[in-house]
Amino acid sequence: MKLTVLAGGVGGARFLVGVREVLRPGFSSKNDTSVPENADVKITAIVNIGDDAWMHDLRLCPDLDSCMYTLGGGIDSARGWGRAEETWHLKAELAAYGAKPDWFGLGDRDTATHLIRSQMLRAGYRLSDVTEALCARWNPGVKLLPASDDRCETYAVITGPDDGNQRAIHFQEWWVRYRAKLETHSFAHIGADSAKPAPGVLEAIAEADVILLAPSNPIVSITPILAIPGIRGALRTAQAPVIGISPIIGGRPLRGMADTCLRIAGTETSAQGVAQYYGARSGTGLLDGWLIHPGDTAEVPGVAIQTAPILMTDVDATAKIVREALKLGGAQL
Ligand code: FO1
Repeated sequence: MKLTVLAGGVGGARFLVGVREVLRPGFSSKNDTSVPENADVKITAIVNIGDDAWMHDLRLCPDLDSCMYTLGGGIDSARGWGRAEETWHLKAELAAYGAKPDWFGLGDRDTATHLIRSQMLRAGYRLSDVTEALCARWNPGVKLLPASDDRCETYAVITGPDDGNQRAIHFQEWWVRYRAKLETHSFAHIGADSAKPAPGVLEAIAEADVILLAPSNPIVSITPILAIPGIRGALRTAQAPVIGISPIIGGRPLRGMADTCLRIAGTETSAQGVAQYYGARSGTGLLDGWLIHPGDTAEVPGVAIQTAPILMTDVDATAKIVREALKLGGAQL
């Protein structure tokens, strides 16, 4: 079984734990001999890089790190980002110098990851090489691939709160500093014109038996992956069925600010709205199947709709969601 997942954010990271539990039951990142390596099972996650940013001269890849720490058992699970048992001396020291940006916090443990990544990038390694090197420590049990080795960052086009002028600000400033509470007109993917899929991305899509769109934020986690030229086309022509899991239950996002992002994109915050946003692969879109929560409805011609509980309350519940999605994709488990 070769399974490829498009993922980003906290929802994507938690979903991948369920995927690993289904395809590599009992796997422990702490003990890589717990489950013998099965050459027939390959899980690849194509991870959003739109949130990536330079901060204090360090390269941050929040979604890759959230996936790596979550699968590797090092995440602060309450926050959903950054390291467990974190300390904040660096943040306090930077603040004492008045260093900018002062609205973004780098944890001490987490900063080790950013330091190594930044050093390797400056030495000429590709982000995909760096990610592999970092994962050697965390043993995630899932191949984590950045969508691209090239910079392709999400910007929000806003009306400036001070001067009323329209300008674009980096996603992190929009998300963390302003908590998405600005007059926002659209999102832009800066670098998308020339970015290429990272090595292995198109292959993972072409070779997959099933492709899953994790219940991540459709606008700022999944769309930036689709913005990398070649990825949407590869999904549209893949042999495997493409199955999405709704990130919306009862008109509300599973977590985060997906409702705000969907509104900006002109999409209704509902299982139906997101299904329509992705569209049917038999038309001009991406989906063959769409998994929604009991009580929700969706109807998109050409998309098989399945209802099952999709709340990722724990690993077992998430594994059940993955099994339902794989069943919808016709996979033999
Ligand atoms: N989110 C915050 O709300 N405040 C922060 O200071 C912050 C720092 C941070 C540092 C490293 C990292 O990997 C993620 C960090 N995040 C922080 C989370 C991040 O901004 C977003 O939640 C994601 O980019 C959205 O998926």
